[in-house]
Amino acid sequence: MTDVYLGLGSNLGDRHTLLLAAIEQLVQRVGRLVRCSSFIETEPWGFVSEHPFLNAVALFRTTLSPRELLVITQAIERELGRKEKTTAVSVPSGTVPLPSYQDRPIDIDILLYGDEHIDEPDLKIPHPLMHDRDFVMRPLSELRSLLAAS
Ligand code: PH2
Ligand code: MG
Ligand code: MG
Repeated sequence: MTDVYLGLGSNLGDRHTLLLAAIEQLVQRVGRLVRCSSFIETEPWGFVSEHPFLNAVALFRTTLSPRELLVITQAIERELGRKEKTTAVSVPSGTVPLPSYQDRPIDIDILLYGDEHIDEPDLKIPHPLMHDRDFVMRPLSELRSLLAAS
């Protein structure tokens, strides 16, 4: 059993319901939900959008490997309406798809997986940007205090 911290975010649609639906799917397919932070409203970070996010961090206990976890979280994102992760950018020879931040009904990020460090092209744990992101660190520290108090 490994403790895994997941970052959840939504800035399109019924954000509250989408976060709850994601958590419900994670409970069914990932493992026991130990605790979830409160849901906090945050300004879009790293891109311009008129749609604020609802963010949370949740701790699960899982027997899945990091790779299995990635596959499942991405499947849940798609099932809850997540589309394309790239935008077409014009270059002299046409357009190329470039990953960029955009509005999304649901985003599930693996923040921490036990004490493991993974550095693969599509899977980096701990999440390399988590410490720069208030929308992750605020709910994460709330969650850690909740756990310490229980
Ligand atoms: N996710 C991003 C980029 N920017 N900003 C906020 N406030 N919340 C997010 O979850 C978020 C973001 C990329 O995943
Ligand atoms: Mg994210
Ligand atoms: Mg993501």
